[in-house]
Amino acid sequence: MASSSSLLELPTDFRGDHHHHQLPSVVSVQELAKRPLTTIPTPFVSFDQEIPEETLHQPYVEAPILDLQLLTADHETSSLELAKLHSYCQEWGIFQHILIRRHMYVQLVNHGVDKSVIEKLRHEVEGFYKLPVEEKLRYKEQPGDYEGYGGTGRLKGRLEWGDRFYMNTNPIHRRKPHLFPELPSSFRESLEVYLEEVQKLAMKLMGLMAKALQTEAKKVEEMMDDGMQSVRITYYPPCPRPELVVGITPHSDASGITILNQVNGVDGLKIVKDGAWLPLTFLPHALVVNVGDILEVLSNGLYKSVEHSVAVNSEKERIAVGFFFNPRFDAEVGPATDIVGPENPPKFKRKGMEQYVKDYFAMKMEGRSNLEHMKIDNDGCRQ
Ligand SMILES: O=C(O)CCC(=O)C(=O)O
Repeated sequence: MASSSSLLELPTDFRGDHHHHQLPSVVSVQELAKRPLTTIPTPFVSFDQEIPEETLHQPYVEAPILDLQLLTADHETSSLELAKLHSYCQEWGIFQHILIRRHMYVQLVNHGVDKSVIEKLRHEVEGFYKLPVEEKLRYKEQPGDYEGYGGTGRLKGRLEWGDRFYMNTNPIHRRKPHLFPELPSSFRESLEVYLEEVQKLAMKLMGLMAKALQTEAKKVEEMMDDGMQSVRITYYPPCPRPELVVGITPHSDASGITILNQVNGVDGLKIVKDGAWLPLTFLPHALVVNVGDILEVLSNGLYKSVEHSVAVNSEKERIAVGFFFNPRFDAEVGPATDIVGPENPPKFKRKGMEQYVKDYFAMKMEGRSNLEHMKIDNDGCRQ
């Protein structure tokens, strides 16, 4: 039987010391975790302790809930719910909305994100991760690329306890031919249906957020129309020493908004709220929405792009699908021009979306560093 280290591809100069940023790439954490591990391989061990250990034992708090049926109800009710949306985006940067009652969705997305769409996706994603590793490696992330299966190449310090599959899914002509089009057909079809539904949902939410921000919704919708869409499907295997590893490095999403689907209902997401880590729990079948960096920039800092991370556990695997909703590549990322003015001077730079994406992927994923680079005061750069 191969040793656990054979599942790591060590660069020739890897010294196993945590200050050394040349990390091995992992072939599959899922395969590694199937072994009876007596110790956690060094590259996974988090020495930084950026998430204090005591938060591992903190009780999970229910994420705020937003009722989308109320948001689209009569004027008085929807105004109240819109005020809630506005305050969640400022104070939490995250909320969940429920899709337990199907009719709620019909109102939201015309032909409805059906529970069966979510269930089918779960079935397919679970099926994908059950495939032999050789099958999954057909989609392996290539050196210098950030799309594909595997890959923790953009990190410093240590590896994450999870396998992931990241893909750009829109515009369609930007889909990598060896990824989405080559997925097993039932997986591809169910993902396509799911993406169509969450895309509509995200557009609806973005319009409501624009309304709450008192910026022209039409302009925001135009900016997001046929925009960059991507998806990350992550499998976090159980870990015998969960306190030593992180499922995903603390980061904020570069997106406009992210819609997260905790596919198999296992909790693990933690967010930074009021300067402290807070583990969150979600209702079954809820979709979780979080504010990304682009929305924080668009709102000129009023909405908070939430820093988050994932804790793994020793018993259950966790599977999550993150959907990233972004502007079109020819749009400009920057504070909404009708929000800023002498009373509210711009806090962020403006950048074409194409450049924004390029710059983001050239960086190491870490905390809110992407947003820091967009800040005007950070390097004295003014528009
Ligand atoms: O697994 C999760 O819940 C979050 C994943 C995440 O943060 C990401 O894919 O960017």
